[in-house]
Amino acid sequence: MRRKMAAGNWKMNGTQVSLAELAAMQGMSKGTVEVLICPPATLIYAGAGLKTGIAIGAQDCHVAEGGAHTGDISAPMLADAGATYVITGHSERRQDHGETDADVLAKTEAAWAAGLKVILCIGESLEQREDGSTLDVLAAQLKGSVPEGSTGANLVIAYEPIWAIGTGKVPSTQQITEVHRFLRTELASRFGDEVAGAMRLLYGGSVKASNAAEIFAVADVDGALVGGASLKAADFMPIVSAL
Ligand code: G2H
Repeated sequence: MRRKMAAGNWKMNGTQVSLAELAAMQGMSKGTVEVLICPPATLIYAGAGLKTGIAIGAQDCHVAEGGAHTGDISAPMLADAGATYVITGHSERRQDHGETDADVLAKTEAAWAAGLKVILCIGESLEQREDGSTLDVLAAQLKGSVPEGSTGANLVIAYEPIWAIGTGKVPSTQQITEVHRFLRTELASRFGDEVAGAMRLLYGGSVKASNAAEIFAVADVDGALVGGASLKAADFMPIVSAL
C-alpha cells in the first residue's frame, strides 16, 4: 500500500512571516497521508524547527558535497538544516538553469548520498503534447534522469506537464490516467513490478481545492505536488483532506 502524499513547492516565495502558514498546517501529516512542504532554502532550518510533523524539503541541491560553488547549496547542507526531501528536475530548473536529465540524475544520487529522499519531476511541453510525443518525451526523461537503485523508499516521481504549471490549465483525467499508467509500466519494466508498485507517482500543475478530488480519484495518482495553492494553509488543507 503506497502512502498518499501532498507536497507543497513554495518556489521563490516565503519569508519569516510565512512560517505561520507552516505552523497552521500542524497535524496534517498523519496515518496514510504524508505532507511535505518545500519552502525556499532560507526557511528550511526554521521550518524544520517548528516540529509540525510536516516533512520539510528543498527545491534543488548541488551535485557536490561542498567546495567552490558560489551561491549553491549541497545535499548534506540541506540535510543538516533539517530537510528530509529534495525536489530534482523541476521544469523551472530545467528551463531557467539549463538542467539536463544527466544533471537531474546526478543531483538525485547526491541527495540519496546525503540521506535525502527525492521528488523527481518530469513533464512535456505544450508543443510536445500537441505533436503527440508526450509519452516518448516522458520515457526519455525517465531513462535519462532516474538512477539505478531507485525504490519506493528513496524516490517519488512527479508528473508535471509544463503547460499546466501555474496556468490554471489541467489535463483531463483521461490524459492523467494515460500518463500515470504509462509511467508505472515503464518503471516496472526497468525496476520490476514490486519496486514500481511501491513508488509514489504525484501529479503536479495547477492543483487546487476545487480539482484535487477529481485528480486523486485517478488510478496510479498517489498525491500531488502543489505550487501556488500550497502557500496558504487555508488553500492547502482542503487539498490534503481530499487525499
Ligand atoms: C507545478 C506546481 C508545483 P502550480 O510547478 O510544482 O506549481 O501548482 O503553481 O502549478
